[in-house]
Amino acid sequence: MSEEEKLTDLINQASDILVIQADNPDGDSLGSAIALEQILTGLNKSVTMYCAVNIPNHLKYLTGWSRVVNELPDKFDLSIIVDTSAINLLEKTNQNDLNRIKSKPLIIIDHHQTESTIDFAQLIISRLVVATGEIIYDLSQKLNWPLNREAKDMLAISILSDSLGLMSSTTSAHTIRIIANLVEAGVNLTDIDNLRKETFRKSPELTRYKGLLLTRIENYLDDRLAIIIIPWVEIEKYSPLYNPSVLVIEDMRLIENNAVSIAIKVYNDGHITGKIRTNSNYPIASKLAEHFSGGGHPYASGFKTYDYHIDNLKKEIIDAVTILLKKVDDETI
Ligand SMILES: [Mn+2]
Repeated sequence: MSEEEKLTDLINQASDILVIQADNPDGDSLGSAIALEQILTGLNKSVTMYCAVNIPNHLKYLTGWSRVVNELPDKFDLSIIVDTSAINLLEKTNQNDLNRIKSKPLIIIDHHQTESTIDFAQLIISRLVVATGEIIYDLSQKLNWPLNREAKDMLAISILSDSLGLMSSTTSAHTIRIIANLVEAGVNLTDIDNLRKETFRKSPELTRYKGLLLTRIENYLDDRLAIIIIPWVEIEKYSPLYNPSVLVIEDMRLIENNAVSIAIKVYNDGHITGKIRTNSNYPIASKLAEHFSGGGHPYASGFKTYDYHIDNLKKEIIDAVTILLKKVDDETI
């Protein structure tokens, strides 16, 4: 049975479908979730969107965000996880809920390069494309799924979001054709972009906090590595307003000579997360994340670990980046 036939079978057999996003919702995961919600509703399914964490403010221009709940519904007979294959990104879902998900059929639709660590899925649809939204669009064409206006908008947003406006290295001609098709079908890119830009606005307080973060950026390895460390007090205070890592990581990437930027958050329960971004010519982000049991893409990745004190972690990062940069340098010569 082909992937598409298996997918169709699983959906046909279900009436209440749960669409799950991991603990790090982004434009692609949320856009994909809402698009699937619209598609499956059009196929006469009852759909609940679930994410264990609250949807961050910068994603609220995707108007369907408010339908995402952070508790499992009483009834569902199929789950679809979008945009992750990593079990450690479902940590905020408690064991009881996870067992409920495991007891029903599960489909994963994802585009990350790392091998899936979720071992209880009936079907994993994984393709090396720029966004989960691209996979869902392709499935919709192949399987004649209905695309209403909201689904089209959401697919466009998910693709534009993960492809950084069609500029990322994994954007293909096919990706651009999909956007062209969506525009032909009525999607207005200017409207979408204006909505997105509104979310860039920040309060004076946040703008001042960004200034503080900029003064704390640490540069290592002849400025090729930039690190910012965000302690729990700041996570607690500012995260409800804006992700502190996102406030500064683009500025870190713009430092002269920078190759690798890492925003590290140190939580009160001892766990540490890292958001990694690398500049072009340095496709080492996922390799670096894997060093700390994380994963992601060549230029954007992340990890979450309980295994380090911050001082040891920093030393380990510097060592790992040194080795990875040397490999790239040696290959380039
Ligand atoms: Mn994605």
